[in-house]
Amino acid sequence: MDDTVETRGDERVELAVGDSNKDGKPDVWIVDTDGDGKADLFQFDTDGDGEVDITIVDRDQDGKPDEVVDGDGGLPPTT
Ligand SMILES: [Ca+2]
Ligand SMILES: [Ca+2]
Ligand SMILES: [Ca+2]
Repeated sequence: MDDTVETRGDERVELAVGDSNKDGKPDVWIVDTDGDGKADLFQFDTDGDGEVDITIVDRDQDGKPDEVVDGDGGLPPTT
C-alpha cells in the first residue's frame, strides 16, 4: 500500500507532537497540511516502534474524521 492519502495541502506543519507512552519517542502528531493553522491530519504510533500505525484525515476541519487509514498514509513524520 503506497498510495498517499489525500490531504488538504502538501505542507507538513506539525502543530503538536506528543509522547503519550512517555518513552521519549514521539507517538502522536497533529499536523496542518495547508498552512491555515488548523489541524487536519492526525497520526498515532500505537505500538511505540516509531512508525505511524493510524492516520486520520479531517479534510473539512470540522473535527470529525473523514478518512482513517492504516499506516502513515505516505506521510511519514519528520520528527
Ligand atoms: Ca512514545
Ligand atoms: Ca489546515
Ligand atoms: Ca507503530
